[in-house]
Order: sequence, then C-alpha cells, then structure tokens
Amino acid sequence: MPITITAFERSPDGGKGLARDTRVRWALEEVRQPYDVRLVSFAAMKEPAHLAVHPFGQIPTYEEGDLALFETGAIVLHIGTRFTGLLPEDADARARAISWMFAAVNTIEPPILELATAKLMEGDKPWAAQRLPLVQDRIRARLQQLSDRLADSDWLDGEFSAGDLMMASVLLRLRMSGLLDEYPSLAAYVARGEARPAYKRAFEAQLAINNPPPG
Ligand code: GTB
Repeated sequence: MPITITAFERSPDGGKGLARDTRVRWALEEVRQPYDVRLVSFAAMKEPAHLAVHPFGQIPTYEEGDLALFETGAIVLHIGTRFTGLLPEDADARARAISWMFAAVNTIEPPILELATAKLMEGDKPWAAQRLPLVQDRIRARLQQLSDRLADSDWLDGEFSAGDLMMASVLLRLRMSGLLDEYPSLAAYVARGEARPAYKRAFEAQLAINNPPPG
C-alpha cells in the first residue's frame, strides 16, 4: 500500500531537518519503505481537507490505504510495528524500546519545547530573563539523567531502535541552544543517529524541498 506523509511546503528552519516530518522520513528510511510527500502550506494545514487527517492542523501526517495517522510517536510506532527493522522481535525488548519512545515525547521533549516557547514567544516579556534559566535547568536535569543512563552505550537499550530514533530526533532540536554540547555523551549519541545512512537520506530529502540547490 503506498505511503504518503505531509510536510511543510517550506519549513521555517530552512532545511535544518528540525520539523517533525524528518523523524517520520527517518523511520521509513530505516525500514526501507518508499513514500510520497504531500507538501502543505500553513494556510492549507488549517483547511478542512487537512484537518480531516490531522485534528490540530499540523504536519506530519501518515496515510497508508485507508489508515490516516497523526502524532509522530504514533506514526513511528506504527511504522516499527508494521515493518521490520525498528523494533526488536523479542516482546520485552520491544516494550522497552516503546518506553523510550514515550520517554522521548513525554519526558524529554516537553521542556525542550518550553525553551523554544520561552525564546520565540515570550522573549520580549519583562520576566523572560528570569524564566529562561529556570527552563534551561529543567532541561539540564533531564539531560543529566539521560546521560547517566546511556553511560558509555551506543544506544539506549541494546541495538538501535525506534526509541533511539525518537530520542535523537528530540535532542537534535537542542543543538543550536548549546545545551546538548554540555553533555558530550548525548552529543555523541545524537551524532551516531545522524551518521546512520537512513537518517542521511531522510535529511537530504527534506533539504531538497526546503533549501533546493539553485538553478
Ligand atoms: N505532537 C505533534 C507530533 O509529534 O506530531 C506535534 C506536531 C507539530 O508540532 N507540528 C508542527 C506544525 O505543524 C511542525 S514540527 N506546526 C504548524 C502549526 O502548528 O500551525 C514543529 C517545528 C516547526 C518548525 C521548526 N523549526 O523551524 O525549527 C521545528 C519544529
């Protein structure tokens, strides 16, 4: 069944791969499934046709036959369940990988999003300078715990899994803030993710749309 995902017509990051379609592309590349991309503008995201697939009017979405999904955690979990290569066969190992996926979107990503909000949407508020270090410290607390758990392992639980894909994707967003580099083992962990051929293909595919070569 052909797979179609949606992505920004033009991502605000100009092709840095930070929009969330990259993690879905990465998952599809890991399991070697071809996919089509439907590009949507900010205006089109709020139109009924897109809202029928994504109730919150966002990207990415995932369509496969009659199945339409939103939320990257659910999409990557579906890809990992439907195809081989992202989730361990062993039931317990699979459950642990799924725990890491939830940890990525439910425990690590929220304070990272808070930082983006604090900088982009609240930066001009009189209390912004006081709030920012609090938000940064909440992120640091989680990064320290994650770094302690990762220790000197390559991946969070044995072989690379969808748990690592989600975690590395979430951490990538922190790089520009400098916070990731405060935790060298996590910076190296993210770099290992980025070095995977599947990630590189996903990154190049989104770059081709968001920052096409001239001419
Ligand atoms: N929880 C949802 C999921 O994981 O799928 C969140 C989806 C989401 O936030 N989508 C964003 C969106 O559609 C794009 S990825 N926003 C438009 C809207 O809400 O109207 C978030 C994003 C956007 C831009 C950058 N960037 O430029 O660096 C990074 C991340």
